Amino acid sequence: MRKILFCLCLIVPISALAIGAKIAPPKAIAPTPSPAQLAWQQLEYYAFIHFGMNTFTDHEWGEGRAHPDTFNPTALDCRQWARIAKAAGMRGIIITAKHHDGFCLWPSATTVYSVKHSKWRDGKGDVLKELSEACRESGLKFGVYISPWDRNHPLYGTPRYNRVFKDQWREILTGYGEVFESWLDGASDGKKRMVYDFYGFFETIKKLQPNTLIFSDAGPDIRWVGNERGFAGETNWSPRDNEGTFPGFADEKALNIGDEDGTSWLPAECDVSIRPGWFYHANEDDKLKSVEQLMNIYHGSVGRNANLLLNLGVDRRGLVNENDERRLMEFKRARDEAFKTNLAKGKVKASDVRGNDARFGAEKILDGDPKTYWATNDGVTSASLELDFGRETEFNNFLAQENIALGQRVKKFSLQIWNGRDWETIAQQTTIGYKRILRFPTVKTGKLRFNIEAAKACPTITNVEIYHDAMKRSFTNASAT
Ligand code: FUL
Repeated sequence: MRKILFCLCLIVPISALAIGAKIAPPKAIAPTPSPAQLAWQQLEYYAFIHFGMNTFTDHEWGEGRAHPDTFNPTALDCRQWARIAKAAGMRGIIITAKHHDGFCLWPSATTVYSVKHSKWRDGKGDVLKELSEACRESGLKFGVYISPWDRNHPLYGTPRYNRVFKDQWREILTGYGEVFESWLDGASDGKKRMVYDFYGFFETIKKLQPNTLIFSDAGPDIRWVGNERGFAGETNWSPRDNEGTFPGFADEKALNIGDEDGTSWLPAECDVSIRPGWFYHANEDDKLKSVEQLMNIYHGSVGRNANLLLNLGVDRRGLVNENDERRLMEFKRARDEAFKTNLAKGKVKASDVRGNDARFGAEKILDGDPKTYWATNDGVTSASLELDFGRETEFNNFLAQENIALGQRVKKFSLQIWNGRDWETIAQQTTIGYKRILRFPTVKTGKLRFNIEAAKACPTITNVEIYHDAMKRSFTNASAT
């Protein structure tokens, strides 16, 4: 018995030492996403719906003079919107509950310019109620855009309007369940001066729903990408220097690429319409973006560390138009086809593994688990992964993801293939972030090297995927311009 006790005394401290010696995970580098921002980033793709008075007047920027009865959808069915969005692979819907004309799609007590004062459903209709329920039923997130600029409200231009706008958010954020994104902009024609209490708006919104994420060109939670074409910069940092900015004064170039040393976590969202306009116009029924254009947009947004907010203008019936539905599904099939079979399989080794600890080993990029990741030792900011496919493999898409919970780190990376004699560089890029997808002419090789050439701190890579998109697509690695 004494002998056993003696042995135990020895074993316990030794194993404790071994556990203690395990290397700690990398420390996060500021700024980092909040849990809500992290969950938002994983949505990747969701719908914008422009619907309102403009749908019936054929305008983009209504003046707020059309009679409320003009709003008269004949067959409104938000469940149809949700069904289509879901089938298209979208994860939520953001609706224009009030555009610049001031007409509210819910029976607001703040104005006489709303569905409540129209003949539609005898003034008892409520688009937000129907849409929020449809989203909940389909497991889609529900988001709302209301425009600060209001061309109808009699108090617009006076300080009292700030209260009206806050009350509108209050009605929305208390009446329709969880709102994942609260969307507002700084657009106006500049004719009527209005000093907005933006910080007061943000405070009101956050008090009512602390987890909603506020979008605008100045955040504070999600930033506009700086254009309405659907393209983030080839370099796209989620950190951004946002101090002192407010909606409506956008530095479009800076918004497009973020700031390497930015102090706020402010990821980019790309809003772009499937048609030339935001609202439905019958004369644009044959002007939808092609599948190829949409694929370029997908690569320019989701493939560049941004989320894609693709707009549909619901038509005068109150339905997603057949043309839009068809194109959305073609786009879905093209994505499914391009990303059908992940070819990232085989043996993988890294030039550096944090503490030589299997918890941070190279294989973690292939295990499909977003929580595990390959990491290097502190101070090691350039390192490579080598993937040996075990056979000649053809591919033209490369996807990588950083563990952004620890902050965005990679500044520069490259891809090389083994051509039998030496390593040949096939791509060189800058940031990765939550997700980066590169496309290049098809290559055939047995081995691929993924080189992190520079990073703000030791890289943390959660995932690598490789695909062969068999469709011949003419793609632009287009910039914002
Ligand atoms: C802009 C608006 O002026 C456009 O009409 C559209 O709603 C777009 C999404 O945001 O600020």
